Amino acid sequence: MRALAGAAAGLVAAGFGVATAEVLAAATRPAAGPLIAVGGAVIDATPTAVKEFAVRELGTSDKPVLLTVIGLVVAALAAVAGIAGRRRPLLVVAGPAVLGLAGAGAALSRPAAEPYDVVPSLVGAALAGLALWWLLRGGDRTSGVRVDRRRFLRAAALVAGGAVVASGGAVAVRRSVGGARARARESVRLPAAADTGPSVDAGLLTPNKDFYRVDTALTVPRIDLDGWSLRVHGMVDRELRLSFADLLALPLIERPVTMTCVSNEVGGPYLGTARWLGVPLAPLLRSLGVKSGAEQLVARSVEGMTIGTPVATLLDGRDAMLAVGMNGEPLPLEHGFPARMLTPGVYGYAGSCKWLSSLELTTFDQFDPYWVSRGWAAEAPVKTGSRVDRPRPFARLTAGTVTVAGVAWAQRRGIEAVEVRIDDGPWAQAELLPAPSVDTWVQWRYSWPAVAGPHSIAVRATDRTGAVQTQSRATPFPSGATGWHTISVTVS
Ligand SMILES: Nc1nc2c(c(=O)[nH]1)N[C@H]1C(S)=C(S)[C@@H](COP(=O)(O)O)O[C@H]1N2
Ligand SMILES: [Mo]
Repeated sequence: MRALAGAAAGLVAAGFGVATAEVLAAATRPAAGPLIAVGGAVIDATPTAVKEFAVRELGTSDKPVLLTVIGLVVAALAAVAGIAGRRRPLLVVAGPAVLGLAGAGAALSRPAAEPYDVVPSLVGAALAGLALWWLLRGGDRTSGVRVDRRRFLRAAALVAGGAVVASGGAVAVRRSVGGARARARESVRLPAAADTGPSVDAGLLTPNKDFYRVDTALTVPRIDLDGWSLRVHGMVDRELRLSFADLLALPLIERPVTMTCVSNEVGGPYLGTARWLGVPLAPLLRSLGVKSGAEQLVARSVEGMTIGTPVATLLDGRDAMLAVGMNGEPLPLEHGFPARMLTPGVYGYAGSCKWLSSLELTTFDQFDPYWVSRGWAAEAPVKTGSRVDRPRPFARLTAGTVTVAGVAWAQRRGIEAVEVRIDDGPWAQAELLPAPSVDTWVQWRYSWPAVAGPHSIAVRATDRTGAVQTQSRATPFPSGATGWHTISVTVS
């Protein structure tokens, strides 16, 4: 048999194995599907620097890119197993076994894993091995090498057909389960807030569809509302379990809050402002009796994220909440449906866990949450920042009055002033639009009498404690980027 046929045999056998594993998982335990499980394990094992690079360079397409790379690696290994397996029967067994064990191991490594999560990968690997054996050795047994070409093509087409049917099945099952849960979200009717907070100009808010998304979830968790509950436990006098209906029955608050990602570079897109509806967390915690010594609240999500927030921060009077609504609708699936934490003034990784499953009161010594165990700061107040949104970097403008505009934020402290500097000129005051609270960004604008030539535009903000945003450049790791956003434009 030619090498090309061997490679083809490896590829269709692997495709068949992966697809059957995926359909099995889709019907039972979606997180146990080998592609998602390996992808999740890769994300968790990825060094912080590489993760930052991926978030910066790929944004939300980091996940499709990762899955594609995993697919290509599996395909390459499968082709090699197929080629080498023509002469070495051991490899026909070993190739699929290695891939199957990798899938099973990855599934077991997932935070919410169950022992039987190994089943889809192992069954898929066994089927891939059988298919490969049949393709490579099913023909002329006397030589073991020469295979009838037409028989091979028919067999390969059959296995490939099986792979297509199984992957179609996996997609269909995922869609139907996911579709039902998405519809359950659409039928949620949120009660009005008992306390609606300040009124907000719609222009200040980021529409849900444009709101940035940053998380480690390869597939958006689609939670079955009927089976969902939130457990509050650990260092409290009284533990609690709340269903979604229980949450909605509590008095709700609604607040405009700007959320910021620690991975946001100077000038970056990872922040947004929404009107959040939710259960205020401080009174809830107090009603349970927080034991003295409880320093850290660890929020866990259904897919195993852990996010820790200082208890003192949550009880200091800010509007930390268990959010169920975003800009007037139930939380979008991507943003944590059915409930997420929201801690104003703290970067998302340290205060705003999505897809909540439990809240545990503990100490800092006892537990390092996901990002903290990867070196990020345990306490993460949002640093004062500002951004030029208009004009765009490298814009070509015509001389005359140009409106320079953007946002500035210093959640919890509030923005006192924003200044703009053209080239090496003096700092000039920008005009601030009214902001509803210290927890939201401020929109600013500045009328620039632009004259011909290349120019740079820099912005800096001053918070209400009087502190001027630092010029000193810091990377996002480990506690958030600093520096003045500066863009270049050309006026003619
Ligand atoms: N379950 C879960 N929650 C999470 C994360 C995550 O990876 N998983 N990422 C956090 C980070 S880093 C940020 S910045 C915010 C982003 O929330 P958004 O995607 O709704 O904008 O969610 C936080 N909550
Ligand atoms: Mo983040």
